[in-house]
Amino acid sequence: FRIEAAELFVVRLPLKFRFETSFGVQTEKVVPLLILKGEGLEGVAEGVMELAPMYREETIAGALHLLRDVFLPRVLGRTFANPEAVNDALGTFRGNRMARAMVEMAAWDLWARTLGVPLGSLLGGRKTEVEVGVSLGIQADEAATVETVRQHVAQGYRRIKLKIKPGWDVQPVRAVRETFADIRLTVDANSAYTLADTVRLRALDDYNLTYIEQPLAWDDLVDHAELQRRLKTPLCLDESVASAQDARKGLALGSGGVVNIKVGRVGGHAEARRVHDVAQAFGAPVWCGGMLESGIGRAHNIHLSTLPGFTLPGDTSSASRYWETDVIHEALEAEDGLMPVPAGPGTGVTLNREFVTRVAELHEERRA
Ligand code: OSB
Ligand code: MG
Repeated sequence: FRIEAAELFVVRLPLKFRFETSFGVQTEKVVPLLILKGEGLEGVAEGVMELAPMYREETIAGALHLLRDVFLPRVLGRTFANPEAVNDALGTFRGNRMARAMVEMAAWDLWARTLGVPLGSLLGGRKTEVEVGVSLGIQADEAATVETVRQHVAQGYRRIKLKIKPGWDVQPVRAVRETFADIRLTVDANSAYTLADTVRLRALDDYNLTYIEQPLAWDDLVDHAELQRRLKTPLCLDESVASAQDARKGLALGSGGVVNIKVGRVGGHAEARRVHDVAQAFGAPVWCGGMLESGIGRAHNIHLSTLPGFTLPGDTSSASRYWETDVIHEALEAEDGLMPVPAGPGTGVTLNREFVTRVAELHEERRA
């Protein structure tokens, strides 16, 4: 397939909830979108980098620069056999996997559309619906935490993840466990702790958590391995895994027993599938993480989650939780904790161009 042109959008969407993590408070999401055009069709992807390098090192401004000046000139006007060949065209570049993933994921969507096949089937997935949970931000107190957990359990979500930070960890977990003895419960610290907090983290062993997500530094597999030796609860790696090689190193070191796969974080679907395969070889369950995506990124996540190793519920909850108006026409709504895989070629969702064009802070087109 030939990539003839590209379009870039940046849209700012107000979040329907206040999302507090160990990084701070978020009330809106800035969403970069890339459209690749060819064969009379369009493939669309969303970038998961943020304005500031808080979660990992990439930024939206950096991604826009790389797309315009480095990546898109390498793919525009060229013909590719498949999306892996598109990725190979960017293969000489180091890091910047979130920016590269935008090109790779848009290429997968475009390719799947030229073949008339759903993205998930093309990746090797077979499910028609995927199990999902929710990620709940830090609340004002225990009562508010229990109340929001109650609402999401009532909606059928298959796993509740609580964001924690030093000084707010055992308290919300204890409160939720006292009320909900049997739910699948996890916590995510987004790298807010060090090994000096071992006693505090070990206290979480008493609450039957499925895993503790990314307690330590984003780039420290060695300390995670040391912490894992001190804890019973499996650690789940998120920030620390940017590639299948990172997953291999982390699992070989014993840095954790579970991997959160974010297709945008690892550089696209092909690399996400390699992370999945490495984890399967180690017998480690994986699940699909979220980055508060709009409908475009959410649809990609759902398709990736159809692979067989995704045995734990992911973060891809209903789009209506996040947005009054989404960037796609379709509704992505979970029912009883099951998210239907959008049918139709590619991601199966379509960009709401009228809305996106109207609210865009940036909109430009590139040709070969
Ligand atoms: O660590 O998983 C994370 C959101 C933004 C950045 C990092 C993370 C998250 C979430 C939200 O936990 C998951 C979602 O609802 O998309
Ligand atoms: Mg996380």
